[in-house]
Amino acid sequence: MKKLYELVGADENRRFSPYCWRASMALAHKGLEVERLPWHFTEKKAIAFSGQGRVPVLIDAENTISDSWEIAKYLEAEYPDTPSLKLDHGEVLFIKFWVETVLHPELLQLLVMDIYNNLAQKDKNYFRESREKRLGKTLEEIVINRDERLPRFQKLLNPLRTTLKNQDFVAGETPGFSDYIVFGAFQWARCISEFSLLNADDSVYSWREKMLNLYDGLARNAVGYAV
Ligand SMILES: N[C@@H](CCC(=O)N[C@@H](CS)C(=O)NCC(=O)O)C(=O)O
Repeated sequence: MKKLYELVGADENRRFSPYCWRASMALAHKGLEVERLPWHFTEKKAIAFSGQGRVPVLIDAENTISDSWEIAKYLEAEYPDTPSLKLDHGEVLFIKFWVETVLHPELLQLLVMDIYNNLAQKDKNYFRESREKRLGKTLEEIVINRDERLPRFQKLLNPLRTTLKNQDFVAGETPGFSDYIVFGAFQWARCISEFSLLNADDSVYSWREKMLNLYDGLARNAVGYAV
């Protein structure tokens, strides 16, 4: 059985990493079964065998693959008879970098305190110190007035919003890895925070509903908040 290391909070069923959600959704897309193993920020030793310190890490027979993008490429190459993740379009990379350089930083500044509050005690100091150093402010300062920053986040979604008014999924008529990349960001938020990001009349909201329902509600049934 394949194994996937996923980031968890104090509740080991709270799986909130956007990158791990990309991998879980990609495995489900291909109909591949996987045992999803809990991993905490401070358990670097547990994944040292992968040669790096971040999750997701996939173990498939004798192969160990880290990095969500590498995992997607591996699955596509190794399981050619399963539904395609549609990685062969160069635009998927644009989606990846848009999400990682535009959406994720903005979301982090809305969610960082909720992440901290949901972490296991042993992870809290590490998270606070590393994120405060990276962002140059205390976690409490970062989330101040987040309600006022929500319109800015929603405006960033305009290209996505317009795309989803014209087609069912980011990848076209059916979902592809580009959907899982974008969805990972929203699922990160949903699993960790009660803060509501989307209005029900938004095409992004309708798309997210479809994504939550995929694969027998894999993402909808995850521990999180009904926002
Ligand atoms: N480029 C990697 C990024 C993975 C990543 O940053 N994972 C985070 C969890 S969301 C992590 O493991 N962080 C460990 C840490 O911050 O110490 C991918 O696409 O998988």
